[in-house]
Amino acid sequence: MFETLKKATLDKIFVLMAEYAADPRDGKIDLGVGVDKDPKGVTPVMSSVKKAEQRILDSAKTKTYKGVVGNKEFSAAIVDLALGGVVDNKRIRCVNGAGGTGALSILMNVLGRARPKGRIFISDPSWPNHWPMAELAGLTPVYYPYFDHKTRIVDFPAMLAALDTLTSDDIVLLHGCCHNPTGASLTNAQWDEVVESLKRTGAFPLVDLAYLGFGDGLEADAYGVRKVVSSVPESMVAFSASKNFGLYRERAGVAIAIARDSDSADVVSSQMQNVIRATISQTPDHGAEIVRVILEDKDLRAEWEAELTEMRERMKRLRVKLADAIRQRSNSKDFDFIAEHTGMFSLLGLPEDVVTKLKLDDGVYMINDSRINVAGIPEDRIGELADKMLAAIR
Ligand code: PLP
Ligand code: TYF
Repeated sequence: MFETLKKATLDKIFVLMAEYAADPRDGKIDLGVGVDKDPKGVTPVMSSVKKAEQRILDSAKTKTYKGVVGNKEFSAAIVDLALGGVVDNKRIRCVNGAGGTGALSILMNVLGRARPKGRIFISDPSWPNHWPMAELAGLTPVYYPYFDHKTRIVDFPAMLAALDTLTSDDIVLLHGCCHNPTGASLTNAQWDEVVESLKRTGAFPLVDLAYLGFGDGLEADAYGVRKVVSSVPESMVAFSASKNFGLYRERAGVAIAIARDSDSADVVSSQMQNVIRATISQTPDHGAEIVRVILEDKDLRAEWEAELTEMRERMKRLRVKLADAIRQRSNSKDFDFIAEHTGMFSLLGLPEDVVTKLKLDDGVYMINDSRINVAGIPEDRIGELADKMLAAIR
């Protein structure tokens, strides 16, 4: 049987994570996989999460099946958080997904049924999982221009021109905020223009919302997704609670479909449930229940928001400090963009041989396209990191 199989390529981000773990050097620096880190390099469990877990432990009476749609109260809380009431709930249906990836997978599979082999437009570049996930769902991925490698901001004229060529049979995948891998995100005015383009062409938006609260705050980061779902008749949103609740391995996410009306929403819901039933039958609930407990409790919610704010402000501070350190040492503004980008990541624009040199010679790990995870920057070693980066470039 297996002789017909070829070895598949592994996810480069997780390959790098394993390489980093196997590196015996003391001073190694991990700017690879996108996870938050404390000064010791540990990805902590948030205090609000610990408290919610304790409550669940004390009060849970059963672990019986919850049903195919999963934890409805969790979904409702996420819809409130992300969409803020801009769409009538009668048009919205949700199922839980196993993380944001699980949510995306359900949504893409439903879209693959609605438009077999249909084109799904993905930003160039994008999170490396988008493309293979679209293929697996029977869609045809196509890139749209996104990043200007010279200015390190969004090449918005090129993006808009490409979106304007789409048709009502096409799907466009948009990063809701905090673009991965570039760190270059749309301004509110640009979101407005993207929405006008969607209205002109009728293309269907699928919004990937994996970093809500990591850019400028929960409300500010929701501008784009709210604008989209409130402006077009049909859309989808994949929400991940992995980063903003620090729940990575628990796999908490929500697949949200917004339809023209309640009857159409019921049809989409039945399809989402059908995909779940044929793949994992029921989604994991522990992470979902943690988020529900936090969002439904005033005090825990306030504590979580404070922790999220701390994470966000730390990332912003690290951005400014690294940009400052490089500017002072190089006397150039070439890396000032690091402080302007939003979210967890910045694409530095270093050639691959420089990235390899940094890894092999200096133990500084970043993704081979030169994406860094800002949250991985060790705050007390920023000068050293800037020195190593500049030495490797020279
Ligand atoms: N989408 C983007 C852009 C991501 O970066 C990630 C990774 O965190 C996800 C979706 C899904 O993450 P998870 O499946 O871990 O919730
Ligand atoms: O981009 C990252 O680093 C995170 C983590 O298949 C991740 O989004 C990376 C790859 C992947 C799933 C999650």
